[in-house]
Amino acid sequence: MQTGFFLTTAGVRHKTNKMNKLKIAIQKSGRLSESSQKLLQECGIRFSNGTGSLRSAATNFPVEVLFLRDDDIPQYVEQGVADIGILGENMVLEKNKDVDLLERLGFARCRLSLAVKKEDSYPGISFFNNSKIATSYPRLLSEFLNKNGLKAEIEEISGSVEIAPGIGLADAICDIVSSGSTLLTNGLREVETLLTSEAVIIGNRNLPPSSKEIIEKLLFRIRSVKSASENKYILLNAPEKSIDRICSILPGMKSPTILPLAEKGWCSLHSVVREDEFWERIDQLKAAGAEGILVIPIEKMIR
Ligand code: PRT
Ligand code: ZN
Repeated sequence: MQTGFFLTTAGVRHKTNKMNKLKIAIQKSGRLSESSQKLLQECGIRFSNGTGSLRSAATNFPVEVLFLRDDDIPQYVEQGVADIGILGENMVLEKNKDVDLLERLGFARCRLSLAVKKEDSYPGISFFNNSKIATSYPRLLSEFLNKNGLKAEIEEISGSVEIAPGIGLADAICDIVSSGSTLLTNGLREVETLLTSEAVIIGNRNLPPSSKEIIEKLLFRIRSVKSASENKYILLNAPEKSIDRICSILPGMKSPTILPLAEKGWCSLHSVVREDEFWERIDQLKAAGAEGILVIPIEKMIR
């Protein structure tokens, strides 16, 4: 296999070989690793799951998966060690590297919040003036403090941040919250949200056209998988006289498919309904005369 190097306009040195493979960095182990692997697998990309190894070449798509700590992914993508990476937007913003945000993925939703002891009275953000705040997100926290004209001491710790107020290390914490149960267990109360986050794909800014082409193919598959999970296929029976009303409730992809039933005056209608509007639409459909409603998951949805 021929190998070599080329320089992009920004002077970044990329190693090339004839079979140019796109290097995708995902979290090795943690909250994002399973969903990231599942997403790639749902895109039809087959690779071994990295138990023990740090890289794995896909057998049926020109990509190589690198298994890394999420904290390191922004830097590796900036440097071109990985071409793209899957990680939480919170980490992308904290690391503030020179990378492009290519796609939001809709999983690992969480928020970065400030929390205080449950028993402390909270007059508003002035609480944090002259306080000590424990966090693993020093950059985002100091940005928030500066924006609000607050002066506080930041105690940077890498894990188990919630324990800090209880052991007298800090007055408050700034950490990731999802269900809120960790805060509750540690006697803390969420008082401010700095940002909301979800898993995203970031990309190197100086990729050659051949890599961009593979990314476009991958993003097309990812969007089809996402679209499918955000929609359901719906089948129902309805009297012919209700069809116009039902069609207006279910705009579907273009327009619903309508087939006559053996029973005179009735037809069967097939369409697509958004997951987030699902229950509301079902109520409207029943009110419009729909019966025998079947709702089926969609595996892939190509628009
Ligand atoms: O080892 P590595 O460095 O790769 O992983 P990590 O330990 O730094 O990260 P990990 O696996 O904990 O989280 C990876 C990413 O998942 C984060 O950067 C977020 O984008 C996302 N995510 C989503 C979360 C949570 N939800 C989450 N709940 N990350 C962390 N938490 C933690 C939080 O820190 C707190 O301890 O869960 C606790 C709060 O959860 P609730 O549900 O009790 O509120
Ligand atoms: Zn991490």
